[in-house]
Amino acid sequence: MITKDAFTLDEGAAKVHSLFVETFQALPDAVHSAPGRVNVIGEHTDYNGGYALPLALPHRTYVAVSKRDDRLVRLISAQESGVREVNLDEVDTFDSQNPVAGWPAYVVGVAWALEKAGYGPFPGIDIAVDSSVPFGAGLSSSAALECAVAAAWDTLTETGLLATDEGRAELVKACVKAENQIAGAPTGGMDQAASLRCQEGHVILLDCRDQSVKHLPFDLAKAGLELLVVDTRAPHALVDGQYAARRQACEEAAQALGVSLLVELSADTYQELPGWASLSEVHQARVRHVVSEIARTAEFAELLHKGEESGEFAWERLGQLMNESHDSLRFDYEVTCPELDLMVETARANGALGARMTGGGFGGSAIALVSSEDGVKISAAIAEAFAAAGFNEPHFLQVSPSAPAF
Ligand code: GAF
Repeated sequence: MITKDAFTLDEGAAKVHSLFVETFQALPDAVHSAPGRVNVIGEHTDYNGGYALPLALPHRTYVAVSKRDDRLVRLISAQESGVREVNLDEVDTFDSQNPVAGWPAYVVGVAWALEKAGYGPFPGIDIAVDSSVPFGAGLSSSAALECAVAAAWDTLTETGLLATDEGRAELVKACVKAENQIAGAPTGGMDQAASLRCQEGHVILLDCRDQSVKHLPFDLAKAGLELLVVDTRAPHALVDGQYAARRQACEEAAQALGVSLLVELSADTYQELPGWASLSEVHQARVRHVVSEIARTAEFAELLHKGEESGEFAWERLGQLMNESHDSLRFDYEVTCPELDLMVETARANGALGARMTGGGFGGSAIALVSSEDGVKISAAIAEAFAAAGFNEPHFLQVSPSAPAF
């Protein structure tokens, strides 16, 4: 069984520091890092104004940076060879025919977006990057990079946004704008909020209507439980059109139902609205997922809150909500794939309290809430089921709610 460990904070910082020194023959001015995330529940709700409930992973992206006195950004990553260069003055010329190619878009896009928000002009930088967030696994490697870079730029320019939660919310906005407009992925903002605004030992209840967050303790070990995270290693990409198609269907349905965002629908009466019958079956199914997922996430958060107050957690119901979430994503939202479904079915059949895909879907990762005693047995069953199905060998991650970008 392959386990993907996070770098320790010292290890990650040391790796990126030496990569910087080897590449640029100088010491960096600063080292920053930001985590990937898993979303416990609340999927495809963020761009509909709903709730999401993510936690920050111990797996982080590290950057070592130095300010330059021109507008050039020189980039090196431990994950590829060769230095790339992008001029900050050319970022504005991005369009879908002429994108900033590949991962540098996430770096220069953040400076571009912060400048658009009135925080510039920013200097060029030399930057070295290394990461233990698995790529393409639905665990927000892109957001981790954007948020580490946002932290770095904030320090280098003494903008001071990292120091407060309001400032962090401002950085989230810039990272989302960079991802939407420069990297070309029409994502909703949950990942960046998780990376910049989570707290160690907690999940956040993110209300995407007003971007407010509530920090809820999430101490599974105390309850004899753990969260199994499995990277199915099924190919996954958010820019391939499927994610955008789901988002567009929600916008079309909202318009037909006379609301600006699906979160405004009442869960009890939305099917009685005059526009409902005119929606296609597919559109109706998409709406059903979003409305029910928002309700499930609210209930999940409420149960965590009550559990914290009373000391009695309704773990069975929490697991059931995760199961219902996956089934809704599978049958109504149609964003799962055979690997995600097999992971979930195997985890459930082997005693998980609940299991579901996490993130955008179409591949990527799934999670299971399991008792600590069963973790190894369930992981082994998943690995075996994947081998029998002829799928890629899954990777397992050990996680606990970790610190935000700093
Ligand atoms: C991806 C996106 F980046 C998020 O904004 C969110 O929509 C998620 O998919 C689905 O919940 O991670």
